[in-house]
Amino acid sequence: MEQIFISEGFERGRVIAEHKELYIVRTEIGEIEAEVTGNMRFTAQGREDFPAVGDWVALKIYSNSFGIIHKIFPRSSCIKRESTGKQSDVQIIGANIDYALLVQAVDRDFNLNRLERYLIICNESKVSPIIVMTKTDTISDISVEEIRQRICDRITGVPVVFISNETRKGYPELLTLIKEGKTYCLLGSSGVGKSTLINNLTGRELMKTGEIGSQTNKGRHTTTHRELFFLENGAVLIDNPGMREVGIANSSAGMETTFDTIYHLARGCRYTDCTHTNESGCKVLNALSKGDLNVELYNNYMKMEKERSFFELSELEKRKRDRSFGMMLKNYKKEHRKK
Ligand SMILES: Nc1nc2c(ncn2[C@@H]2O[C@H](COP(=O)(O)OP(=O)(O)OP(=O)(O)O)[C@@H](O)[C@H]2O)c(=O)[nH]1
Ligand SMILES: [Mg+2]
Ligand SMILES: [Zn+2]
Repeated sequence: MEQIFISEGFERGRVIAEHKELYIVRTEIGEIEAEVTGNMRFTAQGREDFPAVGDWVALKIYSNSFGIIHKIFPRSSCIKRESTGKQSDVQIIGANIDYALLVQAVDRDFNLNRLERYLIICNESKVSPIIVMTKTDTISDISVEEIRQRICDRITGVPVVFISNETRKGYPELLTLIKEGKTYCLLGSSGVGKSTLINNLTGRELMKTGEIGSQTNKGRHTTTHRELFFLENGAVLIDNPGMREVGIANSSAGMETTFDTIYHLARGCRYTDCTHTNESGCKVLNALSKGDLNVELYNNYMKMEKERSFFELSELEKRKRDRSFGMMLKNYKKEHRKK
């Protein structure tokens, strides 16, 4: 980052929070409220052209308290989320992230399919995943081990840490994974303890966290916007609002890394376009029948693959529509000129 040339009159800063079109940027002279230039707003083609939490930006500061952002430095990584519902904007979960802490609670929140979904997104965005299981104080040690085993049966090559934000059990192990100068973002459903973890690690009551009411199990202080926090060792944590649905969009590369065992097997299938559903000579089905492949992993792969190709198709359709609309416009203009 340091090598990036900053021309005279500009400060370098990192976006630590975003409120509609107002950004809080941390600079050498303190935290500054900033907006983007009119030009940036006009030329932006989509969400990605606007600053996001975690971005490094060049800004001009006026009267030590207000700034104008002129440039976003190239992102080393960018976690995006496409809503699985109706067509909607991409959301940027964080920029320049090194690691994602995939946070799940060991209660009914625990869900391997959802973990894999997050893994696809991490692998697609080239962000290293770390699985953090919270609320171990609410179940027995035996149940913790059962969950650990179930995760290991499905997911390999990803660190898994079990913690309790109540007793702080597991914190030392987690802290060995939080490295100086690296940026971590916390992802997971609402109420799993992301903000509580950040509060405990920063040693301050920074983020309001949900308190379990006597009647309901719903947190009252759920996080409503992304925000970036600094640990003493210089590591950076980004808190996120809990996510209800996480679309994987067209994450082919992310799928391939996440389901590498299946992709590896598939290379041996008799037909190159094998769907691994009923073909003869299918290495995937073969491994399934021999018990060499986890059946739940296979089921989730099929589900995710369907979602991915559906997304790909609808994107293709959209582009086709845009193209034919463009042609129509061109013809119209041509006709017009003739007259
Ligand atoms: N027993 C127990 N409770 C926890 C633990 N971690 C968090 N909680 C409680 O769970 C509730 C929700 O915690 P939060 O930290 O607000 O959860 P969050 O993930 O930030 O939720 P959102 O901001 O809505 O995404 C709070 O009442 C916490 O006190 C834990 O390890 N054990
Ligand atoms: Mg929170
Ligand atoms: Zn096959």
